[in-house]
Amino acid sequence: MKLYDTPLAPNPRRVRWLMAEKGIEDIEVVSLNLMEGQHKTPDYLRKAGLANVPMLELDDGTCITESVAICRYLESRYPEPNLFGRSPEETAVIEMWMRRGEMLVSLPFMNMVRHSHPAMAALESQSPEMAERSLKGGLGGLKVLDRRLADHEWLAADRLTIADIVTFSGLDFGRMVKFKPPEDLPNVVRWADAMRERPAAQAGMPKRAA
Ligand SMILES: N[C@@H](CCC(=O)N[C@@H](CS)C(=O)NCC(=O)O)C(=O)O
Repeated sequence: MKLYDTPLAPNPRRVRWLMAEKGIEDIEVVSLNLMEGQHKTPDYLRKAGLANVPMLELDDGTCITESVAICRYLESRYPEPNLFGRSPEETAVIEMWMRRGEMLVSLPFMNMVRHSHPAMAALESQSPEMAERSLKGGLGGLKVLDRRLADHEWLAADRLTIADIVTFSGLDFGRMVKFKPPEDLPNVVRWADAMRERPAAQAGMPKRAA
């Protein structure tokens, strides 16, 4: 199997994070330079259908895009530790918080960075108004999260799940424009610190200088 990704980007980071939590080391990682358009070559587009990373290419030639679809596939191949739920009830609640986290937090913060970071101008037709609206929306989403995290250590279950990974990967992309979760949302701050402290948080990030 081959995973096509790029360092720093939040969607591929979800897959790299899940791989690190599960100790998956037998997938070749092919790093593409988006700024050089390596995800827009005819060969890549033919396989992926869209100029996006991540993409997982299986040994039989099947190509899977969409970070959560890739994560779900890897969960069935490498079931432990469980990140998608062990019972119908748990699976549904994890799905619920994953979708809320994606729509209310992850997407707004990713859009905020895409529309405001100078380097992203290579990939996005930027609009300051869109950046501002995304930040406002994302902050509203963080309030929802803060209420949930007031009496839950993790978003969806009594352990880290894909809901935490999907939500945090978008939120943490905000660091590109120096965004930090506001101190008046103490439960989000505590949860974000716990996420950042996990060894898997380094997966998909540029290597630190020794
Ligand atoms: N919904 C997709 C989104 C994938 C996506 O937008 N990937 C970004 C990197 S985080 C990308 O490839 N951007 C390329 C571009 O904007 O040209 C997923 O979850 O995988």
